[in-house]
Amino acid sequence: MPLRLLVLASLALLACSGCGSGGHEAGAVVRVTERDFRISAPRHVRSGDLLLSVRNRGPDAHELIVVREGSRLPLRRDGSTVSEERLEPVIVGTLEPGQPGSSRKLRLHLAPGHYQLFCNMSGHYLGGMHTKLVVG
Ligand SMILES: [Cu+2]
Repeated sequence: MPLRLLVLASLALLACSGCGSGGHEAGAVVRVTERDFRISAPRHVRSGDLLLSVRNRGPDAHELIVVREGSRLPLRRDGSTVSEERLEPVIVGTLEPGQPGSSRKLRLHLAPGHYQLFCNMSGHYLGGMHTKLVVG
């Protein structure tokens, strides 16, 4: 194979390396693990189409909210949950509570910026269920 064709073929392979088995629209897969009371996720991901694969290792049910906000999140008056009302303009994705052992998917299209993932079940954010994500 001429060198130029070989290079093109390699680029085509690279371009598809982010494709899931489900098809071209899936985007890069980002693995997220939730447990009492922690969220594990990559610190950096590339901007564009992403598919969050969220596993809950329990023992409690956990939800997941993604916000484009780099600084500390505002709390409600109850003092035990984050104010989703105040964050509404920057919420980019949510997953309803998932049972222990479950796995859920969340499709996102993220522009470059600073984001946070957190769980807003009562007390879980304060318990440590939040993590920062830089999209570049
Ligand atoms: Cu939680």
